[in-house]
Amino acid sequence: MPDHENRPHTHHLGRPRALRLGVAGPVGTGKSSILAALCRALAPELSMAVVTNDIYTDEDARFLRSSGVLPTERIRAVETGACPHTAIRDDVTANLDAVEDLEEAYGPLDLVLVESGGDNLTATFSPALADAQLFCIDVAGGGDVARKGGPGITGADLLIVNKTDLAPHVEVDVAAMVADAEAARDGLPVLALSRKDPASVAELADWVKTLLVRHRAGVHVPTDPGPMAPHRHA
Ligand SMILES: Nc1nc2c(ncn2[C@@H]2O[C@H](COP(=O)(O)OP(=O)(O)O)[C@@H](O)[C@H]2O)c(=O)[nH]1
Ligand SMILES: [Mg+2]
Repeated sequence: MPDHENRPHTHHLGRPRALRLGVAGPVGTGKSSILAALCRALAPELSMAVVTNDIYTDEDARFLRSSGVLPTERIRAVETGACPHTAIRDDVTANLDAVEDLEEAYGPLDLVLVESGGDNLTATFSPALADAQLFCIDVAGGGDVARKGGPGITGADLLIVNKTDLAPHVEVDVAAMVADAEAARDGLPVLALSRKDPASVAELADWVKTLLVRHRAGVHVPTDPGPMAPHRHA
């Protein structure tokens, strides 16, 4: 039996353990910026921690520490080696250890955010690590990205179409991109986001708060968006 199947789902004090929210999506789409925005919006009322996954460095953790949105010791980096999806999907032990260390040191926590190493369009979190997951694409990647599909786009709990402020510069129609995304998702939510649009950031924070209420009530059921496309490791 894999190690994670023996790990507790309730905190040792009896209250539900922290909600673990994964943030996945291709490099540069704005995942670290979303973590910073969520910390800024929610840390005043929630006890939070962050785990980042980088391929070779702790760059994302350093970015978040320097942004001052959380006490620096609540931000941990997992260095994943060559294939970042492995650490969030196939063998999540390093990430679970980081999350559990943070809960042990600073718990009880309400919310732990886990940023995936920027991989490709197909990487998703294992439900053994993330109770729920965001998948982030951006307008700068092209208006057709939402139509390209993949498990994150079709099955993540929330799909974010990020950097809507850039849309006029890259000639993307945000409404059409959101409509394409909605068509691919069978009723699952899509959020058009820009850190320059405070209303959209508030909407994201509200979505997380609603999810946390459901998690605490025991009615949120983690769902698996599905595995990445078949591939080989040499
Ligand atoms: N214009 C604009 N740029 C953004 C937004 N969010 C992130 N960025 C920029 O996009 C780049 C990549 O962001 P980052 O959060 O590091 O992406 P990650 O690789 O997915 O973690 C950075 O230069 C950010 O400043 C946004 O809403 N609007
Ligand atoms: Mg990042």
